[in-house]
Amino acid sequence: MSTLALQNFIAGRFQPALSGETLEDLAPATGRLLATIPRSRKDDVDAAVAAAGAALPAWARTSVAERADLIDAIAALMERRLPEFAEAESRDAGKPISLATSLDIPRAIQNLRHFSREVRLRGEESFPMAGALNIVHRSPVGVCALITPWNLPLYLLTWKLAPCLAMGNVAVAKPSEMTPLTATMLAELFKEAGAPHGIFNLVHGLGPEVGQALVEHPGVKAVSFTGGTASGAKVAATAAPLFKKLSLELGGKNPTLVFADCDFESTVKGVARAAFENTGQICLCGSRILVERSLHDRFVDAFLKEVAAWMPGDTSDPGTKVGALISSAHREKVEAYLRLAEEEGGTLRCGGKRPDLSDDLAGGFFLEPTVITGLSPTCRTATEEIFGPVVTIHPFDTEEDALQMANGVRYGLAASVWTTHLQRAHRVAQKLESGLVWINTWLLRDLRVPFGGVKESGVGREGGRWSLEFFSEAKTITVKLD
Ligand code: TXE
Repeated sequence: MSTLALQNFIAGRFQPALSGETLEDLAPATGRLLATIPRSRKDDVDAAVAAAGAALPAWARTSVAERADLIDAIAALMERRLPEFAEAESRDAGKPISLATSLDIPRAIQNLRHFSREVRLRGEESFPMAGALNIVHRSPVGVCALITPWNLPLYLLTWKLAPCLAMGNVAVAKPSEMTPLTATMLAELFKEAGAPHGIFNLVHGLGPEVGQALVEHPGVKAVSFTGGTASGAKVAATAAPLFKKLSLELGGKNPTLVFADCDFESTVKGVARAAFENTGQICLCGSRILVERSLHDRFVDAFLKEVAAWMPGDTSDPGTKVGALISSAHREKVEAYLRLAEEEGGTLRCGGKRPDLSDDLAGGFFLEPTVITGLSPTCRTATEEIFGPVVTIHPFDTEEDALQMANGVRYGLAASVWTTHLQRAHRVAQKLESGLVWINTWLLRDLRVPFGGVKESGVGREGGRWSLEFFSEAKTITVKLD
């Protein structure tokens, strides 16, 4: 496949960075050059924000139906090109084609359709009082910066873009420099759909350069960021003194709590999926598996057998469940944690090696799924986000112990609890310091419900009306009636 030369999308036009500089985008499954992208900087951001600002008044005045119709039209175009989008996402992120086809792209389409429906059905609240009526009117915030990571590229971009546009805002998006492809294809759909110029702009480049310039720009009124906690802290430090609206979806080190009374077979399968889906590169992945001591050894044996089904392979093969890590540097970071785990007294029970893949895949950033036991639940390996196909398993004695271990990290995004005991399930869910708790399941999502984390996993909630509220300003209009 020849190298693609991707461009920014500003005011409805594809264009290179004003400086002409480019960056390389590698295919994680082969390590080869896939595309070049503009290395945008402040002047490109200025142009994109100006284009968005120029488009804002007319877009904000459109009816809800007009905006929802456009979002639906984009969804229909994406659906028509689903295989093409899935292939691009698979190549760019090194993820199995089966996952891109069944999860990433369908979910991107669903995001668009969900928010177009949500905004069509939305009403406005009113509070009657003696002699007057208060109406809570929601108006657009303005130009919004949408900064997204590489693990679920189009899925997370559409999750932000759909409610942003639906509420009458305009967007400047900055996808991860490591996965720029499907965002660019999305811009093509805006062109094809005849969308008003400037409502959706795209600037490619590095986080500390173009991302930082976007967050700093005085014309940007809201920043919706998904990424690592360290980058999130930087974004927050920049945006807060400028009084921008800010939504942060950050990292996780999510506990999986397995009780002895669980439904064993489905638990083993479910816990493995929570651990290794998308090669463990989902902020929701359950990477700290806490197992009631009486079940621990049996669970570990069965889990190790199950892990055999999660071996990495050719991402273009529909039977492959695990792909590559996003980059060589990221694989090295994950491998450094494996060395640390051994220093901390852990035993690698399986995996930990670069698989022996042939031909094209020999240069890919693959790593075998790794299961570690024998570690203290408070050590670095067991408490820091690794973001790869690596899990630690720890025994616990009582429900209180399990909760203490589960809550003993600086993150609080998602947890899963595996038990058939009804009261325990509810009791534990209430006490977990976590934005999301799944009982006997994982990554089962209803797009109407709030999504987000506590502690260092983020600030704010996305999803359903929470997204619509983030992408709008509440204005109270009080009408005197007599
Ligand atoms: O993410 P970054 P990185 C975690 C995971 C991973 C770690 C670092 O642990 O190992 O974060 O990953 C842009 N101003 N997650 O470094 O940098 C960046 O260009 C504005 C969890 O790849 O956070 C990209 O578009 N933008 C996570 C986006 O932020 C900045 C998913 C995310 O990249 C910026 C990914 C700045 N100063 C990694 N610095 C999740 N929550 O799912 C970077 N960016």
